[in-house]
Amino acid sequence: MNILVLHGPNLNMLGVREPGVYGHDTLEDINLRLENMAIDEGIEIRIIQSNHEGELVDEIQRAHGWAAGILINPAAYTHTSIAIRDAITAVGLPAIEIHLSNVHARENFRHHSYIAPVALGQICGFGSNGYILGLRALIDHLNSKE
Ligand code: CA2
Repeated sequence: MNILVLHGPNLNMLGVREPGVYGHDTLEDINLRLENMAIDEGIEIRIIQSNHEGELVDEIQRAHGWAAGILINPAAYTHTSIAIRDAITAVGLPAIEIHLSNVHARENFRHHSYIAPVALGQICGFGSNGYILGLRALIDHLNSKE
Protein backbone atom coordinates (compact mmCIF):
# COMPACT_ATOMS: atom_id res chain seq x y z
CA MET A 1 0.00 0.00 0.00
CA ASN A 2 1.44 3.38 -1.04
CA ILE A 3 0.28 6.67 0.49
CA LEU A 4 1.17 10.23 -0.47
CA VAL A 5 1.50 12.73 2.40
CA LEU A 6 1.31 16.39 1.37
CA HIS A 7 2.10 19.40 3.54
CA GLY A 8 1.10 22.83 2.23
CA PRO A 9 2.61 26.29 2.53
CA ASN A 10 4.50 27.45 5.62
CA LEU A 11 4.28 24.09 7.36
CA ASN A 12 8.07 23.90 6.99
CA MET A 13 8.08 26.62 9.70
CA LEU A 14 6.42 24.38 12.30
CA GLY A 15 8.06 24.37 15.69
CA VAL A 16 10.05 27.45 14.73
CA ARG A 17 7.31 30.07 15.21
CA GLU A 18 3.78 30.28 16.70
CA PRO A 19 4.10 27.18 18.96
CA GLY A 20 0.97 28.38 20.81
CA VAL A 21 -1.20 27.72 17.74
CA TYR A 22 0.58 24.85 15.99
CA GLY A 23 2.57 23.14 18.77
CA HIS A 24 6.26 22.51 19.32
CA ASP A 25 6.74 19.62 16.89
CA THR A 26 8.72 20.41 13.77
CA LEU A 27 7.71 19.09 10.36
CA GLU A 28 10.65 16.72 10.61
CA ASP A 29 9.26 15.35 13.92
CA ILE A 30 5.86 14.76 12.29
CA ASN A 31 7.43 13.11 9.24
CA LEU A 32 9.53 10.81 11.43
CA ARG A 33 6.42 9.67 13.32
CA LEU A 34 4.63 9.00 10.05
CA GLU A 35 7.62 7.10 8.65
CA ASN A 36 7.85 4.96 11.80
CA MET A 37 4.15 4.21 11.60
CA ALA A 38 4.52 3.32 7.92
CA ILE A 39 7.29 0.81 8.80
CA ASP A 40 5.13 -0.70 11.57
CA GLU A 41 2.17 -0.98 9.20
CA GLY A 42 4.25 -2.34 6.32
CA ILE A 43 3.22 0.41 3.94
CA GLU A 44 5.18 2.90 1.84
CA ILE A 45 4.74 6.67 2.17
CA ARG A 46 6.05 9.56 0.10
CA ILE A 47 6.14 12.88 1.96
CA ILE A 48 6.27 16.27 0.21
CA GLN A 49 6.05 19.83 1.55
CA SER A 50 5.56 22.68 -0.87
CA ASN A 51 4.81 26.37 -0.61
CA HIS A 52 3.51 26.37 -4.20
CA GLU A 53 -0.05 25.54 -5.23
CA GLY A 54 0.95 24.20 -8.67
CA GLU A 55 3.55 21.88 -7.15
CA LEU A 56 0.92 20.42 -4.83
CA VAL A 57 -1.34 19.89 -7.85
CA ASP A 58 1.58 18.22 -9.72
CA GLU A 59 2.21 15.87 -6.79
CA ILE A 60 -1.47 14.91 -6.55
CA GLN A 61 -1.48 14.12 -10.28
CA ARG A 62 1.77 12.13 -9.93
CA ALA A 63 0.14 10.04 -7.18
CA HIS A 64 -2.24 8.63 -9.79
CA GLY A 65 -1.15 5.07 -10.51
CA TRP A 66 1.22 4.95 -7.52
CA ALA A 67 -0.71 5.88 -4.39
CA ALA A 68 -3.82 4.26 -2.97
CA GLY A 69 -4.67 7.38 -0.96
CA ILE A 70 -3.59 10.85 0.08
CA LEU A 71 -3.11 12.52 3.47
CA ILE A 72 -3.08 16.27 2.97
CA ASN A 73 -2.74 19.38 5.09
CA PRO A 74 -3.33 22.00 2.39
CA ALA A 75 -2.64 24.76 4.98
CA ALA A 76 -3.85 28.17 3.72
CA TYR A 77 -4.76 26.66 0.31
CA THR A 78 -7.57 24.85 2.14
CA HIS A 79 -9.49 28.10 2.10
CA THR A 80 -8.62 29.24 -1.44
CA SER A 81 -7.69 26.43 -3.80
CA ILE A 82 -10.14 25.12 -6.34
CA ALA A 83 -7.08 23.77 -8.21
CA ILE A 84 -6.12 21.41 -5.37
CA ARG A 85 -9.73 20.33 -4.96
CA ASP A 86 -10.03 19.62 -8.69
CA ALA A 87 -6.76 17.64 -8.66
CA ILE A 88 -8.07 15.41 -5.85
CA THR A 89 -11.29 14.86 -7.79
CA ALA A 90 -9.34 14.22 -11.01
CA VAL A 91 -7.15 11.43 -9.58
CA GLY A 92 -10.11 9.88 -7.78
CA LEU A 93 -8.01 8.85 -4.76
CA PRO A 94 -9.41 8.88 -1.22
CA ALA A 95 -7.94 11.90 0.57
CA ILE A 96 -8.02 12.82 4.24
CA GLU A 97 -7.72 16.51 5.15
CA ILE A 98 -5.60 17.24 8.21
CA HIS A 99 -5.27 20.45 10.24
CA LEU A 100 -3.16 20.87 13.33
CA SER A 101 -5.44 23.56 14.74
CA ASN A 102 -9.21 23.51 15.13
CA VAL A 103 -9.93 25.68 12.11
CA HIS A 104 -13.61 25.96 13.14
CA ALA A 105 -12.65 27.68 16.40
CA ARG A 106 -10.53 30.27 14.58
CA GLU A 107 -11.19 33.19 12.20
CA ASN A 108 -14.27 32.94 9.95
CA PHE A 109 -12.16 32.66 6.80
CA ARG A 110 -10.73 29.37 8.11
CA HIS A 111 -14.20 27.83 8.56
CA HIS A 112 -14.64 27.15 4.86
CA SER A 113 -12.66 24.41 3.15
CA TYR A 114 -12.66 23.88 -0.62
CA ILE A 115 -11.15 20.46 0.06
CA ALA A 116 -13.59 19.03 2.65
CA PRO A 117 -16.42 18.21 0.16
CA VAL A 118 -14.08 15.99 -1.91
CA ALA A 119 -12.25 14.48 1.08
CA LEU A 120 -13.06 11.20 2.77
CA GLY A 121 -13.00 13.17 6.02
CA GLN A 122 -11.34 15.95 7.93
CA ILE A 123 -9.33 15.77 11.16
CA CYS A 124 -8.55 19.02 12.94
CA GLY A 125 -7.63 20.33 16.36
CA PHE A 126 -5.43 17.48 17.59
CA GLY A 127 -2.06 18.97 16.70
CA SER A 128 0.50 16.67 15.15
CA ASN A 129 -1.45 13.62 16.38
CA GLY A 130 -3.95 14.45 13.64
CA TYR A 131 -1.51 13.09 11.05
CA ILE A 132 -1.24 9.78 12.92
CA LEU A 133 -5.03 9.57 13.33
CA GLY A 134 -5.42 10.41 9.64
CA LEU A 135 -2.95 7.77 8.48
CA ARG A 136 -4.71 5.19 10.69
CA ALA A 137 -8.09 6.16 9.20
CA LEU A 138 -6.77 6.01 5.63
CA ILE A 139 -5.11 2.60 6.09
CA ASP A 140 -8.27 1.18 7.72
CA HIS A 141 -10.42 2.63 4.93
CA LEU A 142 -8.22 1.13 2.22
CA ASN A 143 -8.04 -2.27 3.97
CA SER A 144 -11.82 -2.35 4.34
CA LYS A 145 -12.18 -2.04 0.57
CA GLU A 146 -9.91 -5.04 -0.25
O1 CA2 B 1 -4.14 24.11 11.38
C1 CA2 B 1 -3.59 23.81 10.31
O2 CA2 B 1 -2.95 22.79 10.12
C2 CA2 B 1 -3.66 24.82 9.14
O3 CA2 B 1 -3.78 24.06 7.95
C3 CA2 B 1 -2.36 25.59 9.17
C4 CA2 B 1 -2.31 26.69 8.13
C5 CA2 B 1 -3.56 27.58 8.20
O4 CA2 B 1 -3.54 28.52 7.14
C6 CA2 B 1 -4.84 26.77 8.13
O5 CA2 B 1 -5.94 27.64 8.27
C7 CA2 B 1 -4.87 25.73 9.23
C8 CA2 B 1 -1.08 27.57 8.34
C9 CA2 B 1 0.22 26.85 8.35
C10 CA2 B 1 1.25 27.85 8.76
O6 CA2 B 1 2.19 27.20 9.57
C11 CA2 B 1 2.98 27.98 10.37
C12 CA2 B 1 3.90 27.33 11.13
C13 CA2 B 1 4.71 28.03 11.97
C14 CA2 B 1 4.63 29.42 12.03
C15 CA2 B 1 3.70 30.08 11.26
C16 CA2 B 1 2.88 29.36 10.41
